[in-house]
Amino acid sequence: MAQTLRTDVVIVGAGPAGMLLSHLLEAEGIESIVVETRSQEYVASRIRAGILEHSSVELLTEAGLGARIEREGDEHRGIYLQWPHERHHLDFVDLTGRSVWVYGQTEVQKDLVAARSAAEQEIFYEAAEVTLHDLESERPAVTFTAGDEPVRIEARAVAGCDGSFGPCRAAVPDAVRQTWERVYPYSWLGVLADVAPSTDELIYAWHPDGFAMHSMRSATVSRLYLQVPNGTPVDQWSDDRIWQALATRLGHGQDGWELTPGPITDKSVLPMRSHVQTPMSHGSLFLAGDAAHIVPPTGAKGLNLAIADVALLAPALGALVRRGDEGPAQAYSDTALRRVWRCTHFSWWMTTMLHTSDDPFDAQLQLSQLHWLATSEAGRTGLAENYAGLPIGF
Ligand code: FAS
Ligand code: PHB
Repeated sequence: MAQTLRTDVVIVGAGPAGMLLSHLLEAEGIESIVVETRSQEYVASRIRAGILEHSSVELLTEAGLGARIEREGDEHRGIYLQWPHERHHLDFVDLTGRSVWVYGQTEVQKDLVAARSAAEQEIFYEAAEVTLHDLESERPAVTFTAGDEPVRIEARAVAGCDGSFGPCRAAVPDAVRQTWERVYPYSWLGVLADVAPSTDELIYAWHPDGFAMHSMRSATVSRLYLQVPNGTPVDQWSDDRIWQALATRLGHGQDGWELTPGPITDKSVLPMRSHVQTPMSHGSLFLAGDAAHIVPPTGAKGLNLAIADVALLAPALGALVRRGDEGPAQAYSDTALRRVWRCTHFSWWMTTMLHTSDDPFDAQLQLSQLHWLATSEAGRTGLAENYAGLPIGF
């Protein structure tokens, strides 16, 4: 016989979207239970995003989650755009008054886990056979097995925060659902290295051999990426080959700049795609984060979009559960999608501008865009406005 629990909102997924939503719902006086298919250790160990937009830092700080960001995060004024014999700094603060912060998603997750643990948030990790029920009713449910025990949670709403491979996105009926997908003809080889960054701010580099990026996680840990063909086996790239390609593409030796190599502690190949699913809600199901959209990481938007989604969803569910006011919940999808499409376009634009193909015409268009950004304040302001992030609810 299944154990039956009741709460206001059942949240599927304990990544940043699900955990931040449970935190923001509590501030709305709304109870939730989180159901996660992986172990807490696995979720905490995933190496993913590295940049928080201005709006994300503001929101996390207002939610009482900003102390470590302030202490251990690294505020950046902008980025460098690099191509052979050229490097140009774009100062977002001068251009838009908004900065960005280097603060890894693993750190955001740690802060969320600590906050939810302090609040005695109920979270089922390693849940199996997670299934959604009665989504078109006002009493939806989620069932799963915890260990060998069947569990049923009944709620007023289900929040689908289960990422790109979870069941929630598919729970929206085909007749209602519309999806857009673009798979890019290249991937990123991402490395983590125990070496001080060779730059003060991120370098995004166009090069005939392929895109490269120099990011970081701290004063002693660098995070770097290389464009590689789809399906590249990670063991095809030795550490020496990685550092050689990074040095070439990032402009080692150009104007006296040098890339300092160091021990690589993690490497993985990440495919790149854009994916949007509409609507982001159906009946009593509300999708947030990667469950609704995926962006190529070139625009540093994935994590920030997940934060923006739940910043909108929490008050909407608060109105629905506390006052029976369905208006904000009905408006959630359209409001969230404005930012989703803006970030989807920006991520596509950054990706297609900086990643090389075999087509020489593409290369000319890319270099022309880069020259335009180097010489046009209007161009730089457009990039800065999108990269540093638009106000939430835009
Ligand atoms: P998440 O995928 O983080 O979390 C979803 C959770 O749901 C997971 O814990 C999963 O285990 C769980 N789940 C899945 N199925 C379930 C089920 N059936 N039942 C219960 N739970 C289930 N973004 C950037 O901005 N910059 C980057 O550099 C970057 N790099 C990335 C690298 C990789 C390999 C990936 C996959 C993503 C990367 N992203 C990056 C995007 C990433 O940061 C996401 O945008 C962010 O994790 C979104 O958070 P969530 O929506 O919570 O989804
Ligand atoms: C990262 O530091 O992991 C990072 C930074 C900027 C991006 C993507 C990834 O656009």
